[in-house]
Amino acid sequence: MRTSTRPRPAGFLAAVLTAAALLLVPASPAAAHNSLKATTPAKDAELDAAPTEITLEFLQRLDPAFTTIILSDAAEQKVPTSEPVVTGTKGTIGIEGTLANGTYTVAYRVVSADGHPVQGSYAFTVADPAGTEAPVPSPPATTPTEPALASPAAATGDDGGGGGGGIGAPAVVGGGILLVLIAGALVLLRRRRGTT
Ligand SMILES: [Cu+2]
Repeated sequence: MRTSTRPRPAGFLAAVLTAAALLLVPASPAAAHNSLKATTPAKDAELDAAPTEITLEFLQRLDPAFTTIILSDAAEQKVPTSEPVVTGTKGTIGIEGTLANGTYTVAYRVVSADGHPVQGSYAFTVADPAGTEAPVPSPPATTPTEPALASPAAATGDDGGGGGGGIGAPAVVGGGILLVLIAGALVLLRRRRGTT
């Protein structure tokens, strides 16, 4: 006879779904803060000619004293540009020189009439068939990827009562793999206990 495995409590799932639903409810409209309305070049645009300037248009008038627009390349190096020129709801920077092919990021931070700062960034790509290729940046140090968790299937193995027979090299290797599987299962079990 096997003891029936307890089903995952339905309450837990319900709680998760409720939490997710709450997160999805849009924040109250409030007193409409400023936000980015349109950009040139457009977000994620792929241009076959290098742009000479970048214009960001917001919903509300900008304060020229607090308008920052920064262009940087794929290597996260700042690209030389003019200071932002603010006209009403628009801020524009001129690009010095010609952008090489590659992906660029426009980062902005502005303050509008209601005094709230708005910031963000977006990317566009220059892919001029006749253009120069930007030097490929060395990939930035990424956050280390988490080691793969032992699959749940590993936890359902038997108690590992085996053992015996001659200890040849293959058996040693097999034993090593078994140890890794058991260790993985233990870690998994602990995590499960820890989270519930
Ligand atoms: Cu605001």
